Amino acid sequence: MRDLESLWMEHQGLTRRYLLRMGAIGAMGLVLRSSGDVLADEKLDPLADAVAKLEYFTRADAFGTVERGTPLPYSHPLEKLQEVGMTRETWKLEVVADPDAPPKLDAPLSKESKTALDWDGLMKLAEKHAVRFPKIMTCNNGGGPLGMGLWEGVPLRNVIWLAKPVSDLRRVFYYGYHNDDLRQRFQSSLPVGRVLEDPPGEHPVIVCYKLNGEFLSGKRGGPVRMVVPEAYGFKSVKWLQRIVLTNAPYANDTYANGNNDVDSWMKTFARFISHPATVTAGQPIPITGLAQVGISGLKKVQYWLQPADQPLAADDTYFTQGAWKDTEILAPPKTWGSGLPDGKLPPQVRGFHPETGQPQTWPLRYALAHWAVVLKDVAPGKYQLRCRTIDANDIAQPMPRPFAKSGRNSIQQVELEVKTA
Ligand SMILES: Nc1nc2c(c(=O)[nH]1)N[C@H]1C(S)=C(S)[C@@H](COP(=O)(O)O)O[C@H]1N2
Ligand SMILES: [Mo]
Repeated sequence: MRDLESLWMEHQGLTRRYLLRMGAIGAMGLVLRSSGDVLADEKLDPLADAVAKLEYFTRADAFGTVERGTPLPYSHPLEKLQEVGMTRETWKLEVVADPDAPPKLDAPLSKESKTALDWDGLMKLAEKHAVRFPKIMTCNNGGGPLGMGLWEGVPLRNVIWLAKPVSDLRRVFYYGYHNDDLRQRFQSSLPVGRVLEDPPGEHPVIVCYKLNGEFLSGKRGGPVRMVVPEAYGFKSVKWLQRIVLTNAPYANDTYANGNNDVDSWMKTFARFISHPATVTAGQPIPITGLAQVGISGLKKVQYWLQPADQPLAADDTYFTQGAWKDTEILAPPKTWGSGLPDGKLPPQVRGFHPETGQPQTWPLRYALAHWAVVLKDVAPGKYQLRCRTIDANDIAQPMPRPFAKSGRNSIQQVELEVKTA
């Protein structure tokens, strides 16, 4: 699981300017050479480098990982990787009919008939159809995001159309390489309608071969994985090798076992990144965090500082009666992080202006947003500190979907003590 501290390391470049403005830098434990000209200080301070190298996107090797397989499919020796299609040169993708509920396909792609899609075939599709979009990867059972990526691939529908489906097609089942052991197999599925057509403003489901401008590593699911923009991680099957088109009307996801909601769109929720445990009265208290922007967007991030001896309201499971106050959602970063070559976005990212390279809207859906606030004049005492989002429908976290198995989004709570000076 991705730890919040490493997220904070990436994040501090972004928020430092904000915290400086708020006069909170001393409280962060960041050393400035003088308290005068903030910009000049930034140039002197080694931490200023972090400002220049803003890391909105997560480096591929810094992602949290959720994987199964013994051994892990990408850890085989090279010869075996080649034999099982786990290298770009040897990779093959089948698109075949489900024998139990077959659609009519005029040109199935199979290894047996030597028609499976190979890397060159995929790159040929990419010349015409490649798309790039930002997406946060989160396990619906995790406490927070695994990483924020810029993913590149070919829309899944362009691959499916190669197989010339004609009729009786309702769902797409897809599978990762699993050491030819059924117990290790990971699979997911989508309604064919979602694959063939994107609701306005939404990204296509992609057969993905790049993360942050570089070919996918085995650990990140390479050579090729599925990426489903609006969904939790389990829909984004790694080591993709087989697509089964079916007329079956139901989901067959691995995650259906384990009580997970397999039709869940990503939710909007907030998490802390940095917050001091103890401060001295009179010091400003800097707080930073992240929000995952789910299907209903993000309007606000709020915090509630509750004195520890103040009782909770009765029958208020979701803390709606708290004295919530707004934080500041941070603007798009000026640079996009060490995850990208030169910290620059590649051309033609969906949702970004081609000229300026800036996002057309902010915050972006199914992506990360950062927030920060500085608390001042907090009386000595012990507190519970909480954060929550308000989505673009004005609904406060964890509503409208508070159930854990469709994506964990409970309100996070940490302790804070303000000591007498
Ligand atoms: N083949 C395969 N794909 C998989 C998995 C897996 O175990 N095997 N785990 C899934 C789950 S549950 C999640 S949350 C995401 C995590 O993606 P990441 O490891 O790249 O962060 O991968 C998904 N794809
Ligand atoms: Mo997951």
